[in-house]
Amino acid sequence: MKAVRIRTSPSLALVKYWGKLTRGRNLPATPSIAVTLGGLDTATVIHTRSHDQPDEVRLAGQVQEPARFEPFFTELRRRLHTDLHFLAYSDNSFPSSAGLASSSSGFAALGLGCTCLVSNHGCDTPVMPDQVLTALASELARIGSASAARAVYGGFTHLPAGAKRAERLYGPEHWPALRILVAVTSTAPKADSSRSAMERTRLSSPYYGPWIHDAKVVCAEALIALDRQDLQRLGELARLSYLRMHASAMAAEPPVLYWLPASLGVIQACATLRTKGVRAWETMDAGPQVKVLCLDQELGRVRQELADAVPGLSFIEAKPGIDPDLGEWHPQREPDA
Ligand code: 2P0
Repeated sequence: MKAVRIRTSPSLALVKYWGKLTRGRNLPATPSIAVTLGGLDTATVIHTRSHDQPDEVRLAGQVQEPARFEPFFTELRRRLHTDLHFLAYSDNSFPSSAGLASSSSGFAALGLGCTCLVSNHGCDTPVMPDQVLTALASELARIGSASAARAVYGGFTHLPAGAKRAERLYGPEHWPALRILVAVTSTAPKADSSRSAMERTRLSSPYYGPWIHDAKVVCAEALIALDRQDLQRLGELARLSYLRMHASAMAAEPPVLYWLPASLGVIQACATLRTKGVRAWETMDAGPQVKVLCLDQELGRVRQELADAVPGLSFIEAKPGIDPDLGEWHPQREPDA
């Protein structure tokens, strides 16, 4: 097998990863719990290349900065004892680098796809990733982007503090009525990458230590709320997690501030919805978009009230996603490289 196609979805943290351990390679300092966002898709095709050709990743046709991918590919070759190189084409159905976790679905696709290609190299009958390969793909994806360790699975996932790989908590069938309404406030790429922003937070925010300590407490309780499908408590904890993450980041020097006026408008509209008895809790990541947790039967009302309260929003409706879909790719034409 020489090429693989793979569809992945981004991993939305309900309890946030923000900060890295000073030991190891890209190990998270906080535990995180996430849901994979079915409804947002990253479609990737990966080809093997010979060892004398460079690794190359193209996103929406644009060649990406090789340095961002070098640690991932180097570790992949070391762990899988191969000298293969790779050419990947990736396209997102949603805005990239705008706080919608496109690096999680992107590196998850590379982790799963490249692992599958190496294990199938020279085989006539393709072998798809099993549990062991998926766990390895999670570990490799984490080198690229820690949130990507979670995105190799659909449903609900957990990446413990200091862990090399994520674990699946539940498939999407655990909570089929859960909905995540993504309120897009801006599609502009963010100026402050999450990687540099979280490092600045670690180095300069006086609230970084308390954030790390508190995240473990919030995560432990959120695991219970998720198990019980207790939207009220999970929503409250998700809200605490993102607000405390952003509070620690805003206190960095220079400050990390991702919010736009429209982001605050959505936050306030969610608070108003809750006073009316509508179950809607928001969360935010490294960007100005706001994601709202709610239930299927209230999604229409939540969307309408947010649209009325904040002019100019666009929306993406998501629900707990299925596992990545992966298969052999038969080229219509050879890659132009
Ligand atoms: C998360 N975020 O848990 C958190 C919440 C953003 C806010 O993971 O440096 O791209 O590549 O490991 O995974 C975004 O950061 O960072 C992120 P790196 P990543 O989803």
